[in-house]
Amino acid sequence: MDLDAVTKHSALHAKPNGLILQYGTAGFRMKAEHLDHVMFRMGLLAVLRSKYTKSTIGVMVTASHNPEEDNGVKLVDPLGEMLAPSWEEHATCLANAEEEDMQSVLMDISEKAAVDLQQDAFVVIGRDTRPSSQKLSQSVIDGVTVLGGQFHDYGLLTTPQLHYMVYCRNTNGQYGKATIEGYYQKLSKAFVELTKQAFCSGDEYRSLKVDCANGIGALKLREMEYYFSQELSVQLYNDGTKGKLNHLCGADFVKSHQKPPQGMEMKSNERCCSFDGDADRIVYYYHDADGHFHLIDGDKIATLISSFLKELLLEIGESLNIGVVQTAYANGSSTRYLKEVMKVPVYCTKTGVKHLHHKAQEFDIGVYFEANGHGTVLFSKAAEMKIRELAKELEDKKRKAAKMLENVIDLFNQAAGDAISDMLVIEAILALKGLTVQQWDALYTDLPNRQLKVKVADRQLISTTDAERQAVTPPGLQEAINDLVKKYELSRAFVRPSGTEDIVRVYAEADSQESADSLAYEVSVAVF
Ligand code: NG1
Ligand code: ZN
Repeated sequence: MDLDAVTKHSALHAKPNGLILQYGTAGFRMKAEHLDHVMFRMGLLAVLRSKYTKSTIGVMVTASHNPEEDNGVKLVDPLGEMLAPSWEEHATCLANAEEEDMQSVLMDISEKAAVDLQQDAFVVIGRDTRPSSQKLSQSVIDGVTVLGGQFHDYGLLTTPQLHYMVYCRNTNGQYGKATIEGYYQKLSKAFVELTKQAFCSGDEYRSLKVDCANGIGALKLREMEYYFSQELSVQLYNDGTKGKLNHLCGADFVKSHQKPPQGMEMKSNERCCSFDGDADRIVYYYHDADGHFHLIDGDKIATLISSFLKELLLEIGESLNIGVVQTAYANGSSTRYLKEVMKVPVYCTKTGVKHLHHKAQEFDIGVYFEANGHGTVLFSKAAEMKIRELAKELEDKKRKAAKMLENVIDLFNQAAGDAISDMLVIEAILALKGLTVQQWDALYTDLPNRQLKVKVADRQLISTTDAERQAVTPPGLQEAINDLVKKYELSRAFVRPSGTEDIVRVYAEADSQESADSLAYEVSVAVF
């Protein structure tokens, strides 16, 4: 390690005085102008992580659904997962090190983690369409090269595409080809194979309006469209040619405001969806004949997918276990429907996909979605092998079901939640089952709910347990929430400090919108 070179280059990416950051649920995120030093340092860290894991590591420059002025960075581990928690601490230490301590902090991390410094390092880099992203990704590259790491810069990619590239590269191409064409071809082939089986292929199933949040999703969907246009036609809105990234559009806007994005032309009962700014989240929605807006969020996506998978498993007669993983934000109706009607086991983890992803790995088939539309389905290696064998061995209807499952495995991004992949899975299921968007929506009725953000002096004073559903500190807060919840029917409420913003989030649901609103308000007063 040429520490003098590190010091020299680090000075060119100086840390603003007094700035303290933490590697949170989505890596580092803040105003882009303060991130140059973080990018350089994450380039350094990616090299150490790559040497340690003897694998390719990914660095994604994005701030997802945050405003265009923000940016962020996260590291992607060898199998496309989020960075291991012990290294999140190293990331935080390195990002906060004063200039004169850079050498010692780097040595410290290398020693603590027992990194073999002689090992080669390889880092792949991707970025979203923010104006600041290109320059910031150059700073990452500067960090990588100063430590002697090799790199490949993919340039513009969606976040899940970068996860895919990392996964492909570390599994010797077994998962797929680590190129953008490889990604398009793998997913499109599976989608086309799947939809071939659709007996309902009338026009109404074949067109979809997509709000791309004025982000990277538009570019990538436009490139990919050609590969599946015979089966599905997509009309892109908020494609970045006019509007500002995430401004009044995108999955986060639609989910939190429960209204359509600006610029979308919605006819009644037409299927529409929104991606977020880095295309790892998706939500669906439509206007009914009376002009009412209906949101179909991650919970309903998980429900549609699980019921489809369960039917296929029944068909092939294999007892592979399915588990559904949610967070505390999952609508109570979805949890009840999954458990009581569909009879699938449901688990709740802390917010942040890394927690859901981890839990989902415990099952043969693990379905995980956050209510905000971030999620995917994971197949264990054993389940995948079994299904691929059955697709060869079984006959007739059973074989057809096994083949469909095989295509579903290929269509889901096994490394991360992926708006494009999820969209294609959903479109295939709707076509195969002959379901309209209203029929899908009618699976269950969401309980009215409200989310509020509360600004407090120190959000870390609130700590939680039981997958964030119970407050432990400050003393008395949980008792106060319990008392408030008792005043309403079908009610539930919780608070937790956000991992991505300097706020406390309040969630409440109840039998009517009025009750949910007033419960959320009362709880936020109790927090304050
Ligand atoms: P925080 O800010 O910790 O609530 C938000 C989302 C998460 C996840 C992360 C990362 C909600 C309530 N929270 O986390 O689900 O997506 O951002 O982007 O939607
Ligand atoms: Zn995102």
